Amino acid sequence: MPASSFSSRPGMHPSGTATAIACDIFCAVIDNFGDIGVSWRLARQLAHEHGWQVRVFVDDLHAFQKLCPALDLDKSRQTVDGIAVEHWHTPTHAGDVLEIADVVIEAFACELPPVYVAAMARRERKPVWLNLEYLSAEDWVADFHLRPSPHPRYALTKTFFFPGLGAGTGGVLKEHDLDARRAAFEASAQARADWWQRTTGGPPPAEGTTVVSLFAYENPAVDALLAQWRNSAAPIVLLVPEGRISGAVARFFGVGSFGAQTHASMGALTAYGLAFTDQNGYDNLLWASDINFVRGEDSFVRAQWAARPFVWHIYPQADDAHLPKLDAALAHYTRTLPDAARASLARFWHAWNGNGVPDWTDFERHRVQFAARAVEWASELARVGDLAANLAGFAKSQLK
Ligand code: TRH
Repeated sequence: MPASSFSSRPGMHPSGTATAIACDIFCAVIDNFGDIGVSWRLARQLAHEHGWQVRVFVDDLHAFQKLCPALDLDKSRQTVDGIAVEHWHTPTHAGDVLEIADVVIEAFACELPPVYVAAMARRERKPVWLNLEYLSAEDWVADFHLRPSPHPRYALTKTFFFPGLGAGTGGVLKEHDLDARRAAFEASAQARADWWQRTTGGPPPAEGTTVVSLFAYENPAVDALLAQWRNSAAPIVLLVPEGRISGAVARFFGVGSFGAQTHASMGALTAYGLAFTDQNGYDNLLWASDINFVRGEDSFVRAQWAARPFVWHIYPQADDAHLPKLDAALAHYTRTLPDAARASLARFWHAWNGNGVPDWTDFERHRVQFAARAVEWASELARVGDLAANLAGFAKSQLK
């Protein structure tokens, strides 16, 4: 592409004045839904809460469409929810007309198209270039957050933006109206009854039932847990969004599959297979449940904002590199719990991540303390600030 076709892309405010900050987010989907899940949530917040003009480049529309059903798989360029979406053909493609935004975010160290980086370097006012990293609760994150990294060839600087659970990090994403939406759902018996009707075809479970949502990777520990739930003294309703753990649930009930519309009962346990919903729908599932099993990055964060006890299936990495991250998250989350409860939750999380057998009775024993801590932790975490606001504030300070 000739250099003359490059231009800068200051955002256009709805009024027509060029005041909105233009932002390009590049997202390469490695696997699963977390890469696009985080990128899309950030895009929506920057557009809707900060008035930025956002464009998302994503290389896998199929993964994206699962959590954003409005997306048209056949369109290489479209606008969804006020955000421009480009189907990104890595590594060279950067849109038909290459316009460089004020703020450029590469999600999770995905490599920007070289042609785009070259154009960034030619832009008169250099863009703010951020690499949004994966979330880790480890202490070193605060030291590396906002570290600049000069480009070896161009007069450009990339800044590392680290999400985290502690002070001095970029925080995690939290929409400004999230608590109000959760409170409205919790306060409205009608909203909850409608949700249960839509989701399971029936009314909410009777008082005294424990509702559990189960979003996880394949996990050998699930068989023991399903058996314990089946034998539980109190009824358990299990809600399973269709995915990687569904096969194990199907095998437990002796059915061929456990997709949406499936349901089965055994002993105290009744399970429903759920359709994968959009991201807001997933929050409803977390709020409808008493205990949430979550995984990866974004659902892990959403479970914290849901302010209910949760169990984390961390994304497994080579050489068990994920285990210190699991313990770092536990250290934050259980910080103020009494010793016995803290040890119990650590045992359960470890068992769910390959070390031991989960013990539901042990978990139940401390459940009231877990529930209180979950509420307390959500307000502690909120003090770190919302990632989108932290990122927007930093970018604006650099654009001045
Ligand atoms: O899908 P994940 O396992 O993604 C993972 C992690 O992000 C991990 O850190 C990364 O390295 C790896 O991908 C490549 O889990 P995560 O992060 O929870 O993403 C799931 C997304 O799907 C999240 O945005 C919530 C959303 N979701 C829905 O929108 N609807 C649903 O019904 C469900 C179950 C999830």
